[in-house]
Amino acid sequence: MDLDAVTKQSVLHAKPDGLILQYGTAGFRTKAEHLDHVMFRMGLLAVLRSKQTKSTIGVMVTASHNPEEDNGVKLVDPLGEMLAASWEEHATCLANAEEQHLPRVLVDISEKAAVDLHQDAFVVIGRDTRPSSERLSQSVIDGVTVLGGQFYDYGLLTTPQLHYMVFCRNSNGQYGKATVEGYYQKLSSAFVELTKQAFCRGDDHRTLKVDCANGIGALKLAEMKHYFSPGLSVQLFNDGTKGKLNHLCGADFVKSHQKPPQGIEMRANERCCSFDGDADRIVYYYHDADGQFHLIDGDKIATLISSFLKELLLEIGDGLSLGVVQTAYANGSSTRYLEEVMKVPVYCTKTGVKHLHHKAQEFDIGVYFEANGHGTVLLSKAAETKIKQLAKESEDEKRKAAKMLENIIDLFNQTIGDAISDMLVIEAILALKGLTVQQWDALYTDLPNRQLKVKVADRQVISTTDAERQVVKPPGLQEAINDLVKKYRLSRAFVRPSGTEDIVRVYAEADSQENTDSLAYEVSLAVFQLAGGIGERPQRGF
Ligand code: NG1
Ligand code: ZN
Repeated sequence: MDLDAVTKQSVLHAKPDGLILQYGTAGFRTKAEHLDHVMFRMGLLAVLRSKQTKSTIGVMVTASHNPEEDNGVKLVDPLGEMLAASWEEHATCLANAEEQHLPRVLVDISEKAAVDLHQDAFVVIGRDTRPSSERLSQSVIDGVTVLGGQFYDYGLLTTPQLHYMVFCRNSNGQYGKATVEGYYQKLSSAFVELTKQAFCRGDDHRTLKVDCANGIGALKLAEMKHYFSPGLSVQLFNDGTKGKLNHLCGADFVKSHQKPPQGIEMRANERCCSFDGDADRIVYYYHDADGQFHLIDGDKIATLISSFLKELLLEIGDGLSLGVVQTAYANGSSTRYLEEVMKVPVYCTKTGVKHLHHKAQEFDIGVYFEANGHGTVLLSKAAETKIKQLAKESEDEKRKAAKMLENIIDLFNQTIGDAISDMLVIEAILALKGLTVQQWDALYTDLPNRQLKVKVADRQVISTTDAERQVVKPPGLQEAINDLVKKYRLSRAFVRPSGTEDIVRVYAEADSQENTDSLAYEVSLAVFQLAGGIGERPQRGF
């Protein structure tokens, strides 16, 4: 390591005094103007991680669903997964090191993680469409280069596409070709194969309206859409030509406000969906004939997908295990439906896809989705071998089911939730089952729910247990929540510090929207009072 060169370059990417950031659920995220030093340093870290794992590492510049003025960065590990937890700590140390300590911290990390400094390093970089992203990704490149790493800059990519590239490169192309073209081909050929049967029935020229959050999803879908037409025709809205990224649109807006995005024309009973700013989340929705809005969130997506997979597995009859993984934000009705009606085992993990991902890896087929629409389906190696074999050898019905499973799994991004993959799988299942969006929605009725944010002086005063469903600190808060929950029917509430914003999140559900809103307000007030609230007190009726 040429530490002198690092010191010299680092001055050009100086850390603002006193700024402390943490590698959270989704890497570093804050206002773009505070991130230049972090980007440079993540370039350095990616080189060390690449040397240590002797693999290609990814760096993605994005702040996903957060406002356009924000930005962020996360590292992608060799199998296209989120960065390992011990390296998250290294990332935090490196990002917060004062200028003069930078060389020492680099040496420390190399020693602690037993990095072979003679090893070559290769880093791939992607970015979203934020105005700040290009400059910030240049700072990542500066960091990579000063430590002698090689790099390939993919430029504009969705987050899942970058994860895909990393996995392709580290699996010698076995997972697919590490190009945007390769990604389109892999997905579209699985989609066309899977839907052949449904679309040639002739009843379906299917149109889907997609709100692209004015983000990268618009560019990539526009490039990709001719691959799967005429079977499916997608109409893009909020494509970034006019509006601001994630502003009054996108998956996060639709999910949290429970209303349609601006900039999309919705006619009664038309199927619509929204991506988030980096295209790793998707939610569906429609207006019914009475003009009422219906949201189909990640939980209902997981339900549709897992019931289809369960049917295929029954057909195959080979005892492959299926599990669904959710977080505490999953609507209570979805969990009940999955467990009681579909008889599928459901598990709850902490928020953040890395937790869901790890749990889902315990099954032959693991379906994981956050309620906000971030999720995918994973297939174990053993199950993959078995399914491939059945698809070749078994008798007709079994073979058909195995082939379908094979195609579905090829469609799902095995590294992380991917709005484009998820959309194609959903469209394929709806077509194959001949389901309308209303029929899908009618699988179960969501319990009314509400999410609120509370500002506190230090959100770390709250700590939780039981997959974040119970507060252990500060004292008295869980008891207060318990007492409030008891006042309502079918009610549930929990609070947890956000991993991406400087706030505490409050979640409540109950038998009616009115009761849910009351409960959410009362719990917010308890947080404000018992966990050091700052600024305006929570208001009833928001
Ligand atoms: P935080 O801010 O930790 O709640 C949010 C989402 C997560 C995940 C991350 C990363 C909710 C309640 N939380 O995390 O599910 O998607 O952002 O983007 O939706
Ligand atoms: Zn995202």
